[in-house]
Amino acid sequence: MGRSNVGKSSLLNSLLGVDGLARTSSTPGRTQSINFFLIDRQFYFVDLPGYGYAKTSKENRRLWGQLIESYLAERPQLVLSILLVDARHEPTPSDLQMKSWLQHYELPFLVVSTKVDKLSSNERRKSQQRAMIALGVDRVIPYSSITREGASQVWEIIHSRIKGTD
Ligand SMILES: Nc1nc2c(ncn2[C@@H]2O[C@H](COP(=O)(O)OP(=O)(O)OP(=O)(O)O)[C@@H](O)[C@H]2O)c(=O)[nH]1
Ligand SMILES: [Mg+2]
Repeated sequence: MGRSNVGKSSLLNSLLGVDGLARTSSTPGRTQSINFFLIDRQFYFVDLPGYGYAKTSKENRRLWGQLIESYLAERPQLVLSILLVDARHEPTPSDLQMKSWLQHYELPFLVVSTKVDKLSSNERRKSQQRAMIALGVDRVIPYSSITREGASQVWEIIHSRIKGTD
């Protein structure tokens, strides 16, 4: 989950090493439905539609909120939510809202900072610090769907949540 264009579908594809599985686009708002990907017949990756897309109507925004909130509230099988934030920007009010929902429903989640390939190492450090403070979390994983940096760390966390070992 994460705002429109943050790189949700790209993260999914890069974790799996399959280009084009989840549709990606430079047009924000590409993913408009909840898409399920069955992995190794064992678990699902779920690609959620993004939020914060400026051109969306109020009504669409309201429907989106209902869809996501009821999805989070009514899915006991959710073992891990991954909240994506753009490394280049301060987390938005919608990102904070998302995090509040995750906490409210007591869902385990991981924050991943995307597109770090676009930052210098100094900028990355600052961006990571900023995201940790804004979201009040003690871990933010730097990720790039281009270099696959962060992929093994994210996989490790996914696996341990699936096995229930953390
Ligand atoms: N440089 C760089 N570009 C990225 C990265 N991840 C995604 N992008 C680009 O960002 C754009 C949006 O990526 P998507 O994966 O479609 O984003 P999304 O979050 O699924 O977007 P919606 O489905 O519209 O909510 C595309 O042009 C991607 O190529 C990354 O790690 N590095
Ligand atoms: Mg998408």
